[in-house]
Amino acid sequence: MAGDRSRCMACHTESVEEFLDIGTIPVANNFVPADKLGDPEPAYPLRVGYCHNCSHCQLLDMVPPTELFDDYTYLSGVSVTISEYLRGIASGLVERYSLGPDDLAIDVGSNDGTLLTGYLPHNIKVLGVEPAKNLLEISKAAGVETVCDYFGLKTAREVLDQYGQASVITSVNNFAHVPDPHDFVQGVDALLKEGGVFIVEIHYLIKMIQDGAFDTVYHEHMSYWGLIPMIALFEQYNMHAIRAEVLDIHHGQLRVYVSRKDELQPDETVAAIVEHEHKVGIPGWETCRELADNARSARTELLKLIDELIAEGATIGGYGATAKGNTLLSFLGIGPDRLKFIADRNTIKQGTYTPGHHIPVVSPDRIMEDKPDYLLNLAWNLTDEIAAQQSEYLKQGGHLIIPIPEVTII
Ligand code: DWN
Repeated sequence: MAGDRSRCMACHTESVEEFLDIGTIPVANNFVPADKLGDPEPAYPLRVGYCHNCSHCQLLDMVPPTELFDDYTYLSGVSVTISEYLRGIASGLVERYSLGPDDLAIDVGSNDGTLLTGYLPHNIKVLGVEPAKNLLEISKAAGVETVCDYFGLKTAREVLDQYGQASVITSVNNFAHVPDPHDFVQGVDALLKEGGVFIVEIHYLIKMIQDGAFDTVYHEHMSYWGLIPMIALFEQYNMHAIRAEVLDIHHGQLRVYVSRKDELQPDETVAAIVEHEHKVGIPGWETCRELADNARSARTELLKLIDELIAEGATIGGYGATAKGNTLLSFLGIGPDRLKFIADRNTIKQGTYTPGHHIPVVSPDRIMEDKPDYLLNLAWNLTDEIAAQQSEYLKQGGHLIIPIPEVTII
């Protein structure tokens, strides 16, 4: 464990101050297999800090990446919404940059290869970079070659030697996982061909604060990026944002297109989002503290609702064995006494138990077998897809409890 620190990972000044403490909890994606239930489970402090110098929000305690990502249970391809979204990124880039068979597209944090499969019908050369060894067979079966490693300057040089320069490099929900963003950006600079573009997408700090989405905080997410601190980081490597978009996926994502400064010029979208960030005054210290207040009131409200329902005799299950769900359950102290099971389509997670409170993760078939009165929707970012999939359960009188941004029952 790299431990407690006040040194900002982005601007390197000693200016980081804590504003949110989730507690000391196990790693969100480390679901526990049945035969390991008796083993000691490591738990780490989970606290978020704000840099008073560059406004970058980040974790104060770092778990080594190898413990988080060498073996990874999340699969991009399980949700239809996410799969279509990721493949759409690839086809959108083919069109925007007129990519062809001579171009190499690299995806960093390529997971099961879903994003890269979006290039295949266009005959673009693809390469994934992904440290999770257990995902290699899955991406290979999807027709995606993958270098199994953590991305940074060293890996970028090795990839360059073997595969050549990339026309586009994507990093979708991966840049926040990086303990040293400087090394990552240097790697991008080393690997990108002249006129090439780096497309980085992350959970957007501004939307996270606006939605009170404190459950996005887990050990994997070492950074919580806004556009302004990100621009300051790229600036140090003679790179700049040429386009920025706020997208309605997860709880709101920021996508930033980045190039070397003397190669491509920014369009008006960058200045518009920067201006918006200045106008709403976030990220700012006081606003960050509001996120912590909101997390505490959401905890009180949700626990009250769940305990009242149980007192009335209702049964409750969960849907979505998500990383964010494990933050929520740990922060609220919810275990199998309140939530009988959590259903998830990901077969890697089925048969395991949630980290910490050990709620069994089961196949969604269990929902119609047990017919709990309520399902706490821990994948609230995918409610539409889940509600459609569980239409029979809902038709028969079942309900979904949506925890965030507002506690709602449907
Ligand atoms: O940033 C990250 C995001 C993109 O993915 C990672 N650090 C980790 C992960 O976070 P998460 O686990 O909170 O992500 P999701 O996308 O909200 O997870 C959805 C879960 O719900 C998956 O396990 C799949 C499952 N699911 C399901 O079982 N049936 C989802 C749908 C839509 C369904 O119908």
